[in-house]
Amino acid sequence: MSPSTSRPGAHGTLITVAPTGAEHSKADVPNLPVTVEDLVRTARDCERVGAAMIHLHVRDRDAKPTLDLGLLRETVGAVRENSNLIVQLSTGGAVTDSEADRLAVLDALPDSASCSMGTVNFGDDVFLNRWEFIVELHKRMRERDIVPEYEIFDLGQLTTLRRLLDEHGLPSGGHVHLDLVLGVPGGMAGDLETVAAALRLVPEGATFSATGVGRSTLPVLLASLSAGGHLRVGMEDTTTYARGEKVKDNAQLVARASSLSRIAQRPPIGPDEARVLLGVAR
Ligand code: KMH
Ligand code: ZN
Repeated sequence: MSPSTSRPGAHGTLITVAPTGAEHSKADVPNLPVTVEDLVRTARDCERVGAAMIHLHVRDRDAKPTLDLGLLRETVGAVRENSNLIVQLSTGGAVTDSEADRLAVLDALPDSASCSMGTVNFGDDVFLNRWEFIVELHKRMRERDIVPEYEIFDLGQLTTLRRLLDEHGLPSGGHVHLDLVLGVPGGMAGDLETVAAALRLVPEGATFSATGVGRSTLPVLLASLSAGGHLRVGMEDTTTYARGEKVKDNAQLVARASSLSRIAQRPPIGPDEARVLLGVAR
């Protein structure tokens, strides 16, 4: 795979922040951003220190994960109004969400949405992504001009991505961007060897980011930077900053990713450059 060096932005680093996720409880992680106001503040703070895209899950009044369409629309609007970040909604939701609710997320018309490429054991649960469901997500995103980020939890899911593109064509914007999610208990391991193995299977011309869950955060971040990849960081994936030290907030993780990107001579790109890189029209 050549990390599409001809595309604008390819010499810098796209940093995506995933601030919340669906797995951590507010009781366990009191500084987790869960309200619309929290997410707006997080978006602003993270943009200031180098994020270009935000990957959003929303929570209800009790801070429980929800796919409520009204709340999703409100959140997309509020983050757009208060930041220039590319707004990406999760269609992964929580492991308990139905396919119908996950498809309906697209009606909130984000700039981008995640599209998971297969079923994976997810701790004690199963994150179910049937082939027909993946195809439906891919098609509906194209109909709505939403740019997908293909989420890859295991190596075989890169084969599924190739099949999807071969059988159903390129996504909206014409560019393929994927995110390697390593270190999920049940998914691919969060280490250098696995990042390298995944890179051999990334479609030609695609860009990729990588995120390591939990203690694999730093090894995966450094491996991705060294391979010309982009980065996703945030409290969805890790709530520990260093051994024995909790994450202060999402901006702390973005700031660290920005510093390491600069050291690697691939400084963070801004949201406008990232839009060109990913083919986001809005
Ligand atoms: N919460 C996980 C079950 C995504 O956002 O698209 C799925 C997930 C992936 O987080
Ligand atoms: Zn997510």
